[in-house]
Amino acid sequence: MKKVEKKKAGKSRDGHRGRRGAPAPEAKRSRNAKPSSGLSADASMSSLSRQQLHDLYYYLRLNRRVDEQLSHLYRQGKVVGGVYSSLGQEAIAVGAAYALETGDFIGPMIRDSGAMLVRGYRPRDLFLQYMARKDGPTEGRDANTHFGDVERGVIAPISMLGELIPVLAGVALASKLRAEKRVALTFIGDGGTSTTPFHEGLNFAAVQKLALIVIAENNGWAYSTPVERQMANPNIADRGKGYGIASVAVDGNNVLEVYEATRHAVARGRAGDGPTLIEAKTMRMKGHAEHDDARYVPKEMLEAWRKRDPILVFEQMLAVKSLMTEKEKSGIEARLEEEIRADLAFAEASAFPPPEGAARSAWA
Ligand SMILES: Cc1ncc(C[n+]2csc(CCOP(=O)(O)OP(=O)(O)O)c2C)c(N)n1
Ligand SMILES: [Mg+2]
Repeated sequence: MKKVEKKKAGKSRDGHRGRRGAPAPEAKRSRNAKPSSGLSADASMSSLSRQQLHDLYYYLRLNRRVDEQLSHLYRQGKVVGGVYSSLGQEAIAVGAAYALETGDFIGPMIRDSGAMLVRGYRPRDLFLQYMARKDGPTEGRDANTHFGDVERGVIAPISMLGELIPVLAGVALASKLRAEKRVALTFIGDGGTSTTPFHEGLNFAAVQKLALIVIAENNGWAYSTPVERQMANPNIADRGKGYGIASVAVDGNNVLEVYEATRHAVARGRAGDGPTLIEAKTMRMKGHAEHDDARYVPKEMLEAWRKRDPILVFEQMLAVKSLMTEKEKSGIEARLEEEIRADLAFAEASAFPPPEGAARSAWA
């Protein structure tokens, strides 16, 4: 996509190398407390241009609007399969993906469609895919976020939790063997950090000093299981330390903190200093998927996190520094609303795939 390419083209691979070293150790704290990573959101506020800050805002809002639209389509019975919302978590996928360069690889999970948008997919791709239409990325043969494109550096999500980590470690290994300096980044939920491949993949990447970045989205819940019922130490960043890799916890609702932590991790990876685990503390603001009304989540918990909505937080940060006028904001809003409208119309008018195409590209 033009805008992304423009940003990427303007940034050299070496541009981020000046900032190295392991981030400050994470103190013990409860999951709901705001983590202080030692990485300054202010620093990236001054290192990013006004246009780049507006890009970030655009992607956050686009992610939210695509999500809202998918939820409507689900309620209208037009979605084949489930809808897994990124509501309240947009800053993680958007901030992390924005810190990568063209040529890097990213493996998003279900709540990371923001990363796909930053990587150049358009809302129409998501609408078509969720409605299983012929013009979609998998031509209607798979559902929700199960699509990728090696050319774009997007590895398709794998439903088996944790499995993307060894896969992206493999991508990072290939890059190392070819001396290409590509970085491979993937995501995992708090629940997913208790799976075997999470640990195997991290350990392998640590020993091989691979340029792998794992972002653990600690949103407090794995389906209906709260974090405290799943792990005795709720600080996921500590798990990376066990493998001898740089690990840091950030406020996952602050897009600039996520961006800054990823930027550090990218620099470490490219310099041959090995993998980084970034724990992004956040909250799942809806049920596991649209079918789950999440009545097991305490209302007060949702209320508290609603005040820390990532889009609201970023708007406030931009306002304090006078970095986005009302006119600029409404311009961004008008642009993305038009994109959503046109892409939705396109997707709804698209045909279903012919049945005889179902087995194409399927191996058994
Ligand atoms: C290995 C494995 N076990 C169980 C599941 C079923 N499952 C899908 S999503 C999910 C909860 C995931 O929670 P978390 O990792 O915290 O991610 P979140 O949904 O909160 O983003 C479970 C148990 C699975 N897909 N893979
Ligand atoms: Mg979770």
